[in-house]
Amino acid sequence: SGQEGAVFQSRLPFNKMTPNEEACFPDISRSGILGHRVFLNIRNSLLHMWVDNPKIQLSFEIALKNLPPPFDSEPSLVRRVHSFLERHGFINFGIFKRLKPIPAKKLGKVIVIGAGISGLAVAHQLQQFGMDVIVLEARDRVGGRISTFRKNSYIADVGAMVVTGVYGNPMTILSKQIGMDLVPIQQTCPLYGPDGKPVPKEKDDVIEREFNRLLESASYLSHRLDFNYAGDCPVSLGDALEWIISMQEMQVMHKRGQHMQEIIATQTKIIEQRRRLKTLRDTIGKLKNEHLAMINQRKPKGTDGDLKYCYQEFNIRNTQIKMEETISTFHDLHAEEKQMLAKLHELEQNRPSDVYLSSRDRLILDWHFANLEFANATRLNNLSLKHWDQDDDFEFIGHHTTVRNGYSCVPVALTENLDIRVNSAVKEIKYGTKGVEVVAENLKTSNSQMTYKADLVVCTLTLGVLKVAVAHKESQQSNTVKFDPPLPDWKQQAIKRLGFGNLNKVVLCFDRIFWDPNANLFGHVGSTTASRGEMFLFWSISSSPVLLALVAGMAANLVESVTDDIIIGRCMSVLKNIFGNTSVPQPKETVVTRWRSDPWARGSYSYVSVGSSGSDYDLLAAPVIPPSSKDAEGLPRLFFAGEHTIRNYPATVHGAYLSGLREAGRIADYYLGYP
Ligand code: F2N
Repeated sequence: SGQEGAVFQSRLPFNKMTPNEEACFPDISRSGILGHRVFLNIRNSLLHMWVDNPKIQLSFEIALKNLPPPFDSEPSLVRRVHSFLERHGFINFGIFKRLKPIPAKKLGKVIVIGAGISGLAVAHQLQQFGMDVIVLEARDRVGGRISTFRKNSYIADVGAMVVTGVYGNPMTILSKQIGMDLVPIQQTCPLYGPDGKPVPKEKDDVIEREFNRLLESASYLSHRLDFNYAGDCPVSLGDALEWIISMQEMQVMHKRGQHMQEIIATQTKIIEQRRRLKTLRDTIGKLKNEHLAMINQRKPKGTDGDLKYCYQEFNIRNTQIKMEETISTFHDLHAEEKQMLAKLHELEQNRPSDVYLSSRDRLILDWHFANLEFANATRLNNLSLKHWDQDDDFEFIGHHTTVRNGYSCVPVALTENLDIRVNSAVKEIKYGTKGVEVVAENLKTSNSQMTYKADLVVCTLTLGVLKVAVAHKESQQSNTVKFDPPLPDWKQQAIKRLGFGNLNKVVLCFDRIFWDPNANLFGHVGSTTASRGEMFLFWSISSSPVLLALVAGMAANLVESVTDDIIIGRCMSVLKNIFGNTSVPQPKETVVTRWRSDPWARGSYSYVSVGSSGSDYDLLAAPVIPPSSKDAEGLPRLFFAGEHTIRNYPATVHGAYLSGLREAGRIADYYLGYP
């Protein structure tokens, strides 16, 4: 709450200017501490005003009026800060009541390809900035990878469904503007074994700790030991984890060997000790006999003279002392022997386990790997060990929530006043120094093609669609997009390097709830490592009896080649295994996704593949300037937005949205200048 909260919500540092701010305000940047203070005060106050009331446009006039003195004394600076925040999508974004009309005279024409969240964001912003915007969308709906199944009272998100953390998340602002019913997710997730029986909590905890330890070890391997290449080949996270597991197995064998050696050493010591005790016992016996003999032959004093008497007494005492010393040594060694026996006993009782993980434990560990494969939408063997989690520092804090009324309410709200042509599949994007031409096919009226002309184009085609476009440059394959001229090599290479994964969902709508209604999640441990991702997790987040089963990792691609019936059958047998045959009714409605086969997605979301890194996201974001015959570089005509173009927030709805805001700011900077 308060100003600091609003600045945090806007992902900006409270006490300092960002590099972008310094670049846009070079005069302030050079002006010393006082100038910085004034700037930060104005900027932070404006953010506070916006975050507090994002349903109404924060106009420059209102901002100035509400600024406390002395910060209102420099209207020109306030105007600059206001324009900066507006242009870069820190204020006046999303759906809000405008107080000032959008400029009537249109300042440049834009074609946005794709009406996913990024396309809608960029289109909405540019329209607000006064540009003439048209959106071309191949599907018959908006939202792209945000897609909600709705039938009767059933609601289920078959694409994105989680708002991952609320603080700093632009979705939090959108939720205040439109009717988004955000519900926190209960993170507890009971696990059921391959036999359908619950995995005991203690066992679950132990394996989860081991999973986290393995990840930490992988991170150590990468970041401390710089073990990121094997020869010339970059190492994957999956390779690293399997190596660590093998090392743990070797360690277990080594420990067992060490343990055996310790037992043998202790046994040898005991034998040696017993030998010494026997020698001592013999010596004591001998001394005792000697001593007795001397006592028996003892002569009284004076008969043989004093010297002889003294000698005799000396010998008797000497022998006695020797005997006493030997007995004491005997006792010491005997006590030591006892200790040795105790140690041997303990060693024999505490033999280390034969294996690192039992086969059952390994399957529970595989469940955690499946969960990681779900988050990354690919097998662990495809993830770069060094960079797979490069965006971790930018994760938002606060609750993870789902959208109870369906995530599609967001893209639908963002269509407000936009010119969106659905069923328009883009076939060709021509770009040159003078402008762009986009050829689209109307999928409703077959064979009818339309050519749209504009000053620039924003391409939000998914990375999967881009991959097909650059892989089949000359092919006649349907549903591919042709770039004319072809994309520059640096862009093509980045498209090829970065990974585009897959993840599928199965929606099961029942007439009643037969699972624990208090848990949002439950997990199912697969019966083999290879099938670990198949229906490994069930979500129950709807207020109606709907379950969502997730298919991740290797299984995600495999299920796309089998029929719905087979997949639903698999789900039902997993559920019956857990809840019993008679408790599980037939589902009333079902949906199975196939994101990889979807021609307008060709997968689920991006990941940092082996050989790629965070900088590929930057390359995918970079606009393209058409090749020109003259030496002078012209304006970029081809811009890119989307989940795969935002290094710090990839693979998410909020990231895609922020990429749209970013491109709108960039385009306005190139084409509109500053007011
Ligand atoms: C064309 C053409 C053409 C194409 N002509 N138009 C949790 C948290 C973070 C990450 C993951 C997860 C767990 C996974 C999850 O459940 N989420 C999820 C997501 C994607 C998918 C596919 C599934 C199954 C599940 C999930 C989540 O909870 N929380 C999130 O924040 N994100 C999640 N994602 C990823 C997001 O859905 C995705 O990053 C975002 O929606 C992408 O938006 P973009 O605008 O970048 O792409 P898209 O919506 O595909 O828009 C491109 C449009 O272009 C699309 O409408 C196409 O039809 C269109 N198009 N070809 C004309 N030739």
